[in-house]
Amino acid sequence: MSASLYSYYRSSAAYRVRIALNLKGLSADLVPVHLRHGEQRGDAYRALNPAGLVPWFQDDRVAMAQSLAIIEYIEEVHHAPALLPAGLANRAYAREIALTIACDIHPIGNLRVLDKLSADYGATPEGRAAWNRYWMAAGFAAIEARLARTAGRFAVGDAPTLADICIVPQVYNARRFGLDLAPYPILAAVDAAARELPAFIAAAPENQSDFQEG
Ligand SMILES: N[C@@H](CCC(=O)N[C@@H](CS)C(=O)NCC(=O)O)C(=O)O
Repeated sequence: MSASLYSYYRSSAAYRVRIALNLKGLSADLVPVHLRHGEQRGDAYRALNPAGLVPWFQDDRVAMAQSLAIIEYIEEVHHAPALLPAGLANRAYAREIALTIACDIHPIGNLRVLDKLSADYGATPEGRAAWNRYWMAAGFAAIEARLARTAGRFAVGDAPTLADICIVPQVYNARRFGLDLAPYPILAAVDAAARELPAFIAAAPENQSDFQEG
């Protein structure tokens, strides 16, 4: 499979897809899209993805956006190792955790939302960070309660799943915005365990070709 992933080193949605590809042992050409420079809003990129967001993934069959849909596609094409756990309930819980992050937490902390808060409502850099911390804390409290019932070494049992794929990038964001993780000890433990795995290490922002300090 020849594949390309349009990515930005600290895009948490692109980070999810990078982890999934690595867990499957797949490679894709990474095409950097510099979000801070606004490349995602340029005509060239919008011709690919009219939504103006990363990630964008393409191979010989699909050309598509939305990290979770991309991961589900990859899962359907390459079954092993499975990114969902065994057992109907556990698969539902892994999806629940993933969607809490992808639907309830991530979109309201996105760059374009923070930029709108600054442009139209005068949010300062500290105000933007406080906004992000507030919504992450709300979502993490719900996830911590779920993890109390599902976690083993990882979020749902003892193998990494879609839940961990979403948790690690979001906890990366939480650290970046200075959220205290002490109230979420299971989340912190699961994140730490996943970040020891080669697939997660290779996908980390600091290990991307477009990584920049600061
Ligand atoms: N729901 C989408 C979210 C994509 C998204 O919001 N990507 C962010 C980076 S994590 C982005 O491109 N932001 C650019 C901007 O806000 O201008 C997904 O899961 O792929």
